[in-house]
Amino acid sequence: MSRIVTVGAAQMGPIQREHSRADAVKRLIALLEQGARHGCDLVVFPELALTTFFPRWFVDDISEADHWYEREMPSRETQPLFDAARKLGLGFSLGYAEYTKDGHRFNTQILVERDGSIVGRYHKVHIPGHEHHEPDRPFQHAERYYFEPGPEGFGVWKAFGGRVGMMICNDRRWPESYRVMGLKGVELILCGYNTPIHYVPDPSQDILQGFHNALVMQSGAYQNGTWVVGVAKGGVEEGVDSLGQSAIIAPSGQIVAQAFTSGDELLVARCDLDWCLKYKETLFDFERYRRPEVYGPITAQRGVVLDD
Ligand code: CDV
Repeated sequence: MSRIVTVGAAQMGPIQREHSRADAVKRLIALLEQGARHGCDLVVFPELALTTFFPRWFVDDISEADHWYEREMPSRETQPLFDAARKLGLGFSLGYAEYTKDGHRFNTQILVERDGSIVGRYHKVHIPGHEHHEPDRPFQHAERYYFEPGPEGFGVWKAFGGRVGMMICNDRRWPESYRVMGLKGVELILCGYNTPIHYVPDPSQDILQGFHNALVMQSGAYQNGTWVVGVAKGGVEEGVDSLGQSAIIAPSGQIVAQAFTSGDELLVARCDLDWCLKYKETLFDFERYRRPEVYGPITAQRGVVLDD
């Protein structure tokens, strides 16, 4: 038996500050059209795929940043993306900044089925960076100022013939993200990211960005017997160089497709969701082998507590 979902990881190159939503949507539609030509069922776009990565600038009055957020989805500007996907008969997953009706600001990713309906909505849980202006940095990473952490945690949705989960960028570095979805039977995790090559708090990590990116996604895939689709917005955006290296990773932990540019590029893989069972029913048979009774500290405490 096999359950194949053909997935397109639609990496984007930079979106500069002066680029409009319409410019971005035009590029997203071009990637969708490529996806359709390759027989994709689902095309995955990066984190904050409609705008530049605006948390690199600080504004004293946050309302000055309101124009970076979407108040409705689809909106007048994003409706053409939904229309194109429905016409082409494929689904998509899209990252964007969301300003909710009750005034919350989230870093959001949605899952849209082939009929254009939004079937899943995820709010980023692990918000990296800083909450205050740090004028000595070469660029800001003020995500903690611009976004609240998602209160709902990690969801898994029945869609595309399987169980699909989402996470966003920094979430991929935390094993808990994968495991919570793993415990809900996830078979396909979609993850958009914007990862500056220069990590300001510790520049010795700069040359390891590509290694760490692959390391965490390959481990998360293998340890939970799931496909992982990591999709970058890469290249030099407003002077900040960001990692490409989008990848589609099998439940074995092997990379089956990887971007070779840092610009707009579609990589495609036929993902057999039944491949997940090889791992979920053997080495990582959770029901048989997990020992939750000794894992208490993972949910009971946040930081390190020394035994002595
Ligand atoms: N957008 C992100 O979440 N970026 C973080 C950087 C700041 C470390 C990441 O984990 O890639």
